[in-house]
Amino acid sequence: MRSNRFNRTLMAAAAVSAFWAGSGQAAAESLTLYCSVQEEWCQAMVNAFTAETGIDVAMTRKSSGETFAQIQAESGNPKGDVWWGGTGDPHLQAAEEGLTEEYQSPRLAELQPWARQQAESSKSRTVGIYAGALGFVYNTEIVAEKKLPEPACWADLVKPEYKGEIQIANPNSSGTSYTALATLVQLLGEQPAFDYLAQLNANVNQYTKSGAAPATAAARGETAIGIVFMHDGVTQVVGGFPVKVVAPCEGTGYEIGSMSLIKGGPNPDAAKKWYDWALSPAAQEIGATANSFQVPSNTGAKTPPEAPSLDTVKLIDYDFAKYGSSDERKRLLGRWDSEIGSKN
Ligand code: S7P
Repeated sequence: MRSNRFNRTLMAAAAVSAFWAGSGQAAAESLTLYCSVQEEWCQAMVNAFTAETGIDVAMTRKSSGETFAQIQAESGNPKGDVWWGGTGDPHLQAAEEGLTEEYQSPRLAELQPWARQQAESSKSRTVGIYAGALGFVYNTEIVAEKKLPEPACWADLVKPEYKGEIQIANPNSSGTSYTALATLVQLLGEQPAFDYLAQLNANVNQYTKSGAAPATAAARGETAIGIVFMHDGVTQVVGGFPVKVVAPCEGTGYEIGSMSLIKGGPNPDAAKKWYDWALSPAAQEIGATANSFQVPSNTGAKTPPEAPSLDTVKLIDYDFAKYGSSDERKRLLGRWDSEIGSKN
C-alpha cells in the first residue's frame, strides 16, 4: 500500500517534468540578490528589474560586513548571484579572496573614474555604483534642549559633554562604520585613531548593526548624534526630521558603493543581466526615488540635487587598495574588537 502510494507520487512527478519538457516552455529565469543599501532602495530596484526583464528576484537585505561574511561562509556552495550595494572595502576583500567573478560590463566606459578604478584594482571582480562621504548628523531639538554645543569636527565628538549622546555601528557588521574606522586611521595615524576610538567609546550609547541606523535614531530623538554617511542623514532631513548633516571640519573619508558577481552563483546569465542593467543611467536614478541620495557612478545618470556634493566636502585621499585588502581589514577589525568592542 505504502509502496503503491510512493510509486504514484513518482509517476506524477515524472508527468510534470514531461509536461515542461514537452511544452517547450522554459522555466522562468530567476536571480538571488544580496542587497546592502537601504531596504526601500533594494525593493525599488528589484521591482523595476523584474518589470523590465521578467526575471524573478529573491532579495535579502543585509549590511556590508554581514553580507561579506555570508558570501564567505557559502563559498563552498554559493547561493547568491549578485551582491549589489554596500561599501567598497568588503567588496575588494571578497575580490582578493576569490569569492567574486571577473566581469567587464559593456557599460564600464560610461562610469566615473572612481567607479572604474574600483574595477581596475580588483581585476574586474567588483565595480563602483555610487559614492558618498562620511560625516555625522545631530538632532537639533535635543542639542538645543540639553544645551549641547553643535558638533562640527571629529574632535568635538570625544568631548565629555557628549557622554552617552552618540551612536555608531559596529564595524564588523557595518561597512559605514568600517569606513569610519579606516578614515580615522588615515586622518590621525593608527595609534591616535585607536586612542580617539577609546575616548569616543565613553560617549557611545549603542553600537548598532546597520550603518544607517544611527541616522534614524537621531531623527527620532533616540540619540543626539549619529556617525553615518552624509546621504543617510539627508534622507532624514528630506523626511522632515529635525536633524542637521555635518561634514567634519578636519576632512573625512568616503565610500565607493560597489557591486560584484558571486563566484559560482546558480544563475550567472541572469546575474550579468542585473549587473549591466544596474549600471545604466535609468537604474541608477531609482535611488533618489527611494530616498537614497548617493552620487551615481554612471556619468549619464542625474545626481539628485539633495546628494551632498563630493566637491565641496573636504575628502581625504582614501586608500581603497590598502583598507579594502583582506589582511588590513581583518587586522583593523581584530584590533577594534579587542580594544573597543570587547569593552562593551
Ligand atoms: O544606506 C545606504 C548606505 O549607507 O548603506 C550602505 C552600507 O554599507 C550598508 O549599511 P552598513 O553600514 O550597515 O553596511 C552604503 O554603501 C550606502 O551608502
